[in-house]
Amino acid sequence: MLQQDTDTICAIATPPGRGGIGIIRVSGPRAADICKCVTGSLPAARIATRAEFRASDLNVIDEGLVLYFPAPNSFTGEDVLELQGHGGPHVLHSILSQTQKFGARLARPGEFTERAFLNGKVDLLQAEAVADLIDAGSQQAARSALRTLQGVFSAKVNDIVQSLTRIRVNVEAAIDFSDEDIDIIERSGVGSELARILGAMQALFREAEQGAILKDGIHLVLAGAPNVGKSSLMNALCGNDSAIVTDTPGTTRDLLREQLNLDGLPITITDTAGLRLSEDPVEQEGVRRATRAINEADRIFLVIDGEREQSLVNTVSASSQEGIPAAWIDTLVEGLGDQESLALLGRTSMVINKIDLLTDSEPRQNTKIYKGNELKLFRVSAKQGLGLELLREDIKQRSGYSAPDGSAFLARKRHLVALQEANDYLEKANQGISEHLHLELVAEDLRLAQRILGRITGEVSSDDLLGEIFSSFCIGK
Ligand SMILES: Nc1nc2c(ncn2[C@@H]2O[C@H](COP(=O)(O)OP(=O)(O)OP(=O)(O)O)[C@@H](O)[C@H]2O)c(=O)[nH]1
Ligand SMILES: [Mg+2]
Repeated sequence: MLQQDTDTICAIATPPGRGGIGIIRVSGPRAADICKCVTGSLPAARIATRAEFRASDLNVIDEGLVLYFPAPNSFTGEDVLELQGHGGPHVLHSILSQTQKFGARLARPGEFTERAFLNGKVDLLQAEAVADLIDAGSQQAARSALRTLQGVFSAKVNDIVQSLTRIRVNVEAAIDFSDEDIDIIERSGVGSELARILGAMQALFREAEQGAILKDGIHLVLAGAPNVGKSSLMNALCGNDSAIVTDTPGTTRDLLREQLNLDGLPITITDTAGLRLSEDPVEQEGVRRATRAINEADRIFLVIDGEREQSLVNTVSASSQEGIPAAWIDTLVEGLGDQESLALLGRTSMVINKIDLLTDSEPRQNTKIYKGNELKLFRVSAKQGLGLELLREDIKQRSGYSAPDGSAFLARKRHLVALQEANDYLEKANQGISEHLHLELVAEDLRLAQRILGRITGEVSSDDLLGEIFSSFCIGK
């Protein structure tokens, strides 16, 4: 993208509201002129310089610092201007409207980063990492986003692409000399190189998978009948009392969400209305919302009232043979077909709450069988804080999360899908070579694998994909 072909964009780059400092960012060919119009002069490149910001009638709006980054040494690769004033909404909007008056237009969300990408300052993985760093839900997520921004993930993808290019050269050469194709393939070690790339792809997929868990976190839903202690459990796990707890069944009506952080794994916990049939339209809506949250959850804790179900709890606990009573499960899977129920149970752990009221008040976990499927069963007391560590371990373990070391990077679902697709083509190519299939077919699979990897870094990207990625940014980034 050439600078003279583009217009000049502007935005308030700091969050809305009042703050000590607010920053207006301008990028594009008119940045220098706008600087002269608003501040009266153009400062030396990259030197913070004190200036007065003036309106077109020359009245001073504010005073602050001005920074000028001439192209190409700027975030976007274009001329960039930063006007740092006092962080009041009125002041910032006045300065912003001056930059508009002198030729800039308001930037779309993510447009500064989009320009950085289009001007080759960052690849698509790094551009996404800018947004992920801003949105990071934990310190580990932020650190990992920074590593992606610094190019760690891109370098790994590019390594694979380079090796793949070398293999493709050999395969294409063998096609051109078709009488000796098998010889060329064997001599050039294509098979062993492909096996090595497949190993690297799988390792990268596992790393990216951890990165994606770290980015999106886990959505945990607390579900169960009314009054079993879901809201109490929510408060106990989060260490606060944001959810209302009373001994009246049907206390919680709406969904209540809280953020939690387990060894860097960001978790959104949702407390829900107790599941029961009700005549009350408000409660009916609560149950509908609860059901929707359950269906969308990554993990579900199905909470049971240990005191109310005492005799069943004793039987289940006493016998290793005894399975989970169907009535407990019915609360969750009411109205669902067999397949859907099993899918839901695959994401569910059972939590027997209020064990402080039982004769055996020891927190424990064991595994039970329900219709041939294993279900984890935890005995806890939300009120006394018993057994909560077991639940925390369950969340981490079942999400497949391991606390990141210093080399972790952040990834998105889009990257996982592309890595998997590229891997499938590479496996097909590998099989083609070992079965001596036509090399044209192998070459095509290798080409497709490389193309898909190019989508991750943005080398090959459609306008739709770019639009989708950059529109999720905040304005000014
Ligand atoms: N003894 C004891 N009481 C508990 C425990 N957990 C919850 N309770 C009590 O059980 C009652 C219901 O607790 P809530 O947390 O409001 O239950 P809920 O499942 O959110 O109820 P709804 O919102 O009505 O569906 C309250 O009186 C709590 O104090 C526990 O571990 N031990
Ligand atoms: Mg509740």
